[in-house]
Amino acid sequence: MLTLYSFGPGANSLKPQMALYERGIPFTLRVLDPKKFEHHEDWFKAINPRGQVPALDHDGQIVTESTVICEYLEDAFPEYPSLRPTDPFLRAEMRVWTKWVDEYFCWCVSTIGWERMIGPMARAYSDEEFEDYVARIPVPEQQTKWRNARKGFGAEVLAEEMRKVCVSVAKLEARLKDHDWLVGDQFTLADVCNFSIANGMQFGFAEQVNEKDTPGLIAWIKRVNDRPAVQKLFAEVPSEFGKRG
Ligand SMILES: N[C@@H](CCC(=O)N[C@@H](CS)C(=O)NCC(=O)O)C(=O)O
Repeated sequence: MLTLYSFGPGANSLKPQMALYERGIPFTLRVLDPKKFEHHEDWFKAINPRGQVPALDHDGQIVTESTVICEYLEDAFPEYPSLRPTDPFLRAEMRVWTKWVDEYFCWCVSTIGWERMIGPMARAYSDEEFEDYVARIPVPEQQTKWRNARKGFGAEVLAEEMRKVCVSVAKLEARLKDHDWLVGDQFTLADVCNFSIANGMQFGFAEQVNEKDTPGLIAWIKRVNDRPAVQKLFAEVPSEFGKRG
């Protein structure tokens, strides 16, 4: 039995969903509602004590961390088409890209996203309601992030995160301006993990990601969105934000 706990088709939640759809592995999807703080309820914290999605339940064994889940699926289901290059050097390059997403790219995009989306949502609660929700968050750093989002991250932090967004966009464009995929000539987990963060930036970060300044990145976002498995995923997985690509 394979169950994926996730939010909608975006960010870290999207990575394993895409890997499962692309590879055609049957699974059950359990979508949690972040607005109801379902991921901080006791039943979910019994699955992932960090109270974060995605989390994969494979016959009772729980795997967390979006990129680790994608790699686990490769190891646990080798009979399905692979999203990892067989060549050791290309596989290492793929992992450099996925590591970069987890350590750099996802954080700057996330902080700006939290400022824009989580901030207003957090301010809609009374102080009492908000502190009640925060008390249920198991990771202290996440409690701090929620509090910072509620009061606003501040101009200095936001400027630094936006600088990192620009560095990230330039890095992706440098590769994609003359390549179809991030590693070799094959769609890999490098594309899955980067796309999961980059998709939608043509709307949310239109000043940085647009036809004129980043034609390679724009074409790649479209190329990934046009893949049949990705089309199927966006058609089937409910999203409060609609189709983003
Ligand atoms: N490093 C983790 C990060 C997971 C993560 O940040 N998940 C977000 C959704 S994309 C989440 O659960 N956020 C809710 C919260 O932290 O309160 C991974 O890659 O899976």
